[in-house]
Amino acid sequence: MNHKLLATLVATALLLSAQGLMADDELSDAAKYRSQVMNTMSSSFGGFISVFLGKVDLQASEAHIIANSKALAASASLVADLVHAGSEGGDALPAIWEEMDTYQEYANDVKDATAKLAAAAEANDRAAMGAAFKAVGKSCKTCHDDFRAEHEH
Ligand code: ASC
Repeated sequence: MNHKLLATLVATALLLSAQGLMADDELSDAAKYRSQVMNTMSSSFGGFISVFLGKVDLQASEAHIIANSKALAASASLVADLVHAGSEGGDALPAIWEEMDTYQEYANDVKDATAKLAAAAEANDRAAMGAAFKAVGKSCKTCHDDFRAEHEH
């Protein structure tokens, strides 16, 4: 390999890795944190659904249902406080900061809906869990429709 070709390859590799680092650095820690909390909610809700619908064979389904729904409610209580100035970016649309009252309303809805789900789970009330589960799904979707960038789910 001649030196000129080698130099070009090295320069290209450096440029590509610099771009890779920049892509990673674009998201602020605050935006990454928001995404972490949202992913936690998604995992807890998904876990609740798997057990509630009887998709997993467990020795203590009730304990799993309670733990997942309480974890979901705990994360959902943080949603209101994920959008301070300077945390813009990621999947969060700029509309959030233009319509903050609506965002806060949705944040309150998901907090209430998940608290009801956790209460129904702790009471082992399947009918109430079914109703609350639908309300939680609806509140996730309502906020995502208005305030999240197009997503695969
Ligand atoms: C999830 C998840 C969402 C919501 C939404 C409910 O588990 O990741 O975004 O539920 O699909 O409508």
